[in-house]
Amino acid sequence: KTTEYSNKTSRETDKNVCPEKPKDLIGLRLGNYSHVTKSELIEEFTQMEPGGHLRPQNCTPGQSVAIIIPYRNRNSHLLVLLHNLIPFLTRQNVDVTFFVIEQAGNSTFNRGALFNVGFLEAEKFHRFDCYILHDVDIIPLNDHNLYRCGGNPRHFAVALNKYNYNLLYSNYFGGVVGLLRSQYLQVNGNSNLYIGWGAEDDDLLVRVRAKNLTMVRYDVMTARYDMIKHERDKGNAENPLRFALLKSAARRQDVEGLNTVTKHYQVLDMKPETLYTWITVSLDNRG
Ligand code: BGN
Repeated sequence: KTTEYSNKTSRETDKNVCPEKPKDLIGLRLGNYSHVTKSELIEEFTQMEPGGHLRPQNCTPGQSVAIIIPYRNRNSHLLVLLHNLIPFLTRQNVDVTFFVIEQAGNSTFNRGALFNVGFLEAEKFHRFDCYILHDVDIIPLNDHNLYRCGGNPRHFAVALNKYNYNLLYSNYFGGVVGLLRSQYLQVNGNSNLYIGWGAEDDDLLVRVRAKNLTMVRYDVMTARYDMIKHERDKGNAENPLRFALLKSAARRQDVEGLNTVTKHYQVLDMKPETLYTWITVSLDNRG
């Protein structure tokens, strides 16, 4: 371990707990999509601590949050996301650490497995209270959309520009979701079997409900996001098996997921940087 994750003792003794409703929120704003480099971000966000740790300066946060971002070959999107997220989360007084989980090589992208890997690798630094699973290309626009976890898993990315800021379908659970550590363990994380595009997010919702949890959402004005336009990714073809897989989601839940991913990945590189902890992994994509 090269980064120290220190805030436990101060949290236990400090009476100055961050308010339930942060004071500096500004509401709905346009996203900032201007081109930016990594060094510009490092220069701008001097509040970042090693490993991509951001925490409130004037109060003691209630939760520690890990944001897990599955990644491959999307550098400009990642930088734009951080350019927007860091000020947004600063205003929200969130204690957050960013983890970028990069799938190595050219094997087909496996978003669900990357979230499981991110969870397990983040746990090696700190037992975060709250895990937010975040796509690299969607930008929250309203800081009343509070990045924290609660008694039920939250679907954050309710209203995307791509769908005229409406909910795509009532069981949509994609883009950005947040679960308490205990909830992620309880549902056995994501399935590792969705190789390529589609339905791994629907599978996660089946898992949530099968454990008698309910998904919660903010309203469409609050939970607004812009998706950065891009071409369909190479290496993430639509998965033709997703319909069949989704049918067996509840049956597979306890035997396949967070508890089985360990056998199927290898960390190739781990770099705690200023803006994030970067973890490159190879996946065997065999479940
Ligand atoms: C849905 C996909 C989701 C995806 C959204 C938004 C499926 C399941 C078919 C049974 N679900 O159609 O995974 O997040 O579109 O793009 O394909």
